[in-house]
Amino acid sequence: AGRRHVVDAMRALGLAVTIDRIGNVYARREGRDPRAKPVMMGSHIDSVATAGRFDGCLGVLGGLEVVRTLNDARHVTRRPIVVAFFTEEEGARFSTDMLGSAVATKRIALDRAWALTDRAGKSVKSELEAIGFLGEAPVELDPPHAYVECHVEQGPVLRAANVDIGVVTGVQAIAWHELVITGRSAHAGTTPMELRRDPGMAAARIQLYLRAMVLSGRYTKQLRATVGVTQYSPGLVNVVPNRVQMTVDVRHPDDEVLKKALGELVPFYGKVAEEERVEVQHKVTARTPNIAFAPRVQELVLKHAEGRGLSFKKIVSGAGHDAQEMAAVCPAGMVFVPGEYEGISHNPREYSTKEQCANGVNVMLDVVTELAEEEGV
Ligand code: HGY
Ligand code: MN
Ligand code: MN
Repeated sequence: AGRRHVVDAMRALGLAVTIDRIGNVYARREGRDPRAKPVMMGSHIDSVATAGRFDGCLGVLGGLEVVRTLNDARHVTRRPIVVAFFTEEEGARFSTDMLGSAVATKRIALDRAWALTDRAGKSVKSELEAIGFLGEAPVELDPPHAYVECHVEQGPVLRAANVDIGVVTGVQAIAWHELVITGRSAHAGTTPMELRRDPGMAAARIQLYLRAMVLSGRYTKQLRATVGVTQYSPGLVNVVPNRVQMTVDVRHPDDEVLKKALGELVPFYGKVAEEERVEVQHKVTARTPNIAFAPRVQELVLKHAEGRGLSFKKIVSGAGHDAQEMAAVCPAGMVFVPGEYEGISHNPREYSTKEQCANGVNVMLDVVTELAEEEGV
């Protein structure tokens, strides 16, 4: 329903809507030179289950607001303008992040993406079909002239520094693991400890080990580790579990440092398996290096923030974004807006004020209209 709502808004603005085979949606506004490569604004409208209303949506609806403003001003840019939303940016349902934009930029093959399943075993392809968004357009994206994404910071930095705009220099490196730990279920009262093969204890040791790695400072103070999911089965108070499913999310601004941390963590899985006499299977479900955004786009964001008398600060994104996938195929960059309540995100309390959102979208308007006048193919 959210997808259809946005597509209706796109069409109401006179945009030509294309849906590709991974469900990415591209809405095009013609330019004076229809052969010129377009300038694209985009983000995502899918969200984590406990989402707020700004993560992703700001960039898509902000892009539509830019189009509305250009329409009202009867301003036709040289280059066409495209507003896009990508499928499954969050990875919270189908287990890998930036799925649609990674397929569009060929980091993930379409067949592999289609086959990913959610906890109910439903596949991406079958779900796209079920909601009527298994489009026909080829997924391989013709690289646009440039890509700009407006997004909430999702953290405390900009608000604490009291600045209006984040000039995003890049995105930190991310690694996600899915662990399945299997042992032997037993009676919680009658089974002596030395006879147990308890995957729950193994999971707990892994979680504490992650914390020890972070607190050790061996990987600088910027290493971040999160266990977001632990599922015990059978999940009964007086039954030693036989199976634990858990996720690990580890991030660092420098991929070389993240690699070293993973180089310590993965062997620990094996050590715990041996000592707790359980089996630990681990799958890498997401893995992206840190990336830098195009200096040219960063400069435009900075210039237009200044031009509007807005304060700004350079910032590395702690969250992953579709823009990091687009950076592989074209000059890409992001405009961050601050968030209230310490920038809480992936939480219903996520909130940015109208002024904060307007500042970000206005800067994106200026950056996009300048890029859309640039000469060349
Ligand atoms: O997980 C992330 O960083 C993003 O919200 N997908
Ligand atoms: Mn997002
Ligand atoms: Mn998110």
